[in-house]
Amino acid sequence: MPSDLEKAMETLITVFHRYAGKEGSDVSLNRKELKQLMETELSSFLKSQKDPAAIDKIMKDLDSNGDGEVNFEEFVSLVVGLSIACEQFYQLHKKTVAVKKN
Ligand SMILES: [Ca+2]
Ligand SMILES: [Ca+2]
Repeated sequence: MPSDLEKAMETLITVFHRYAGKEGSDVSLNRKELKQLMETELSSFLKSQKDPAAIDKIMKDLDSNGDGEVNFEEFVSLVVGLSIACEQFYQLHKKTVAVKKN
């Protein structure tokens, strides 16, 4: 039985390839593929981004090697960045709850 973390890693890989394989290179997301992934898998995050150019901005931020596409390594940095932000929110929320209890 895979652990929760192993399952999470497998999910990251599966989700990435589900979108990366739609067109062009199988191992990277073009703008359209990234947009589809964000809209489907990260819809609540995308909704909080009011800027219609958010996808372009995210794409530019993620594309660290400047080839105009997002590979798995670049995609993972998005997930890690979002996870860090979520974890900080989680900690803040926990603290608020703890303060209210006292
Ligand atoms: Ca692709
Ligand atoms: Ca790239």
